[in-house]
Amino acid sequence: MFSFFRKKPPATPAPVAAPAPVPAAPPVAAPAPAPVAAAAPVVAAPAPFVGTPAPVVPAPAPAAPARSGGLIGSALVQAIEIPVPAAVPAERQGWMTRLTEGLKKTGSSISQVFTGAQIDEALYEELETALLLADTGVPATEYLLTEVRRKVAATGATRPVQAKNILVDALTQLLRPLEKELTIGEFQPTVIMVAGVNGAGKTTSIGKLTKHLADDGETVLLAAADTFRAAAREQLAIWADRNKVEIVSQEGGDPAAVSFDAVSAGKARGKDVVIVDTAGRLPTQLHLMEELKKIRRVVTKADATAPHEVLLVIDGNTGQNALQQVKAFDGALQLTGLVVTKLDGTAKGGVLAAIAQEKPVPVYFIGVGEKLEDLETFSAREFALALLS
Ligand SMILES: Nc1nc2c(ncn2[C@@H]2O[C@H](COP(=O)(O)OP(=O)(O)O)[C@@H](O)[C@H]2O)c(=O)[nH]1
Ligand SMILES: [Mg+2]
Repeated sequence: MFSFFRKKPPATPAPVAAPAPVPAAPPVAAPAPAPVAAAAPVVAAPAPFVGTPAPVVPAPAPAAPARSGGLIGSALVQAIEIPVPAAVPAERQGWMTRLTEGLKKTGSSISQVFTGAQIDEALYEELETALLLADTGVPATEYLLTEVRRKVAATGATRPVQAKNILVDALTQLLRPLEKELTIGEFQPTVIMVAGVNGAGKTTSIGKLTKHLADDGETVLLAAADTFRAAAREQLAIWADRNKVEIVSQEGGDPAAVSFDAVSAGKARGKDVVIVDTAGRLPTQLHLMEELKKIRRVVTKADATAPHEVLLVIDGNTGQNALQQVKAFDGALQLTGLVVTKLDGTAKGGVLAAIAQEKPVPVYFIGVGEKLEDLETFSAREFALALLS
């Protein structure tokens, strides 16, 4: 089975010496070099598709001495494209299909740019529009266009399908720094704080993550720090019940106090993981952002090394606004990772490119539906292939 997280042995028993709270380290810029290598298993040995766009060129060109553009052109494109499933490991194919389906609407509009007969200015203009419409944002769109132009010139590519392969490659490279595995076990408990706007999918994602952890034998304790709504507590309690894990919950309690109790209990009871579910809030609700900061501070009081992960859950449908959320929550909480949900529906996956370009916080998981198997680890290559298929 493909691993949902990485289990690491406890760190050498002297991390206490460092006075600075661990999460203050910039999680964002650093991960770039390592994850590339670490992420390799996700993607397995790349088929010729991405690594070298050039070889795609010669194959079937002479097959049909151009009748009249249209049909033949697109038939050729179909024939040349490396089938997506062949490019990912067997155990990821089911997921890849769901991801591709989830991103279909956006993907097809980008890939349509490449169905014409030649690479010309019109193609680049259409590509720019398609990327912007897919929430890629101006900086990432400019970056990708420049890359495609540069590599098209460098390889002497003349056919749109080649440009598309080049784009898949460029997008993969752009997204690569976002690849990172969630690591459990370095600390006991590993404390994960989860934040985001209302309805982003925090509680559902926590439930899914808890299920994966519990199935793997990790002991988990959930903290219902979304104390505002009874329904929110109940929702988390259902997940706790279902996964047979403990929950710390308090009717109408102070979210920071609940979090403190949960982390203390997690330590006392020797739990492997404590996950703190917080109430949804907009970054513009300053007093609620202050409350989040307080939860974070109080968690550190209960365990000087915690929180070990501060995750922001974002709804993929929020488009460019997701980027603003990442910036704002990161400013308040120093995020260590993202979970991007709802990439099914009307989501335009381009926002991940915008995040990679402008605020590269690692993406631990992405979601394409409400079922357990609809949340999975993020792979740059898979995502690029799915978005452009
Ligand atoms: N379509 C879809 N729905 C999702 C996904 N993740 C969560 N949801 C749904 O979004 C709604 C809000 O989720 P919830 O976890 O309660 O959000 P919270 O307010 O952030 O805790 C629920 O109906 C979830 O089932 C996803 O990836 N795709
Ligand atoms: Mg919730």
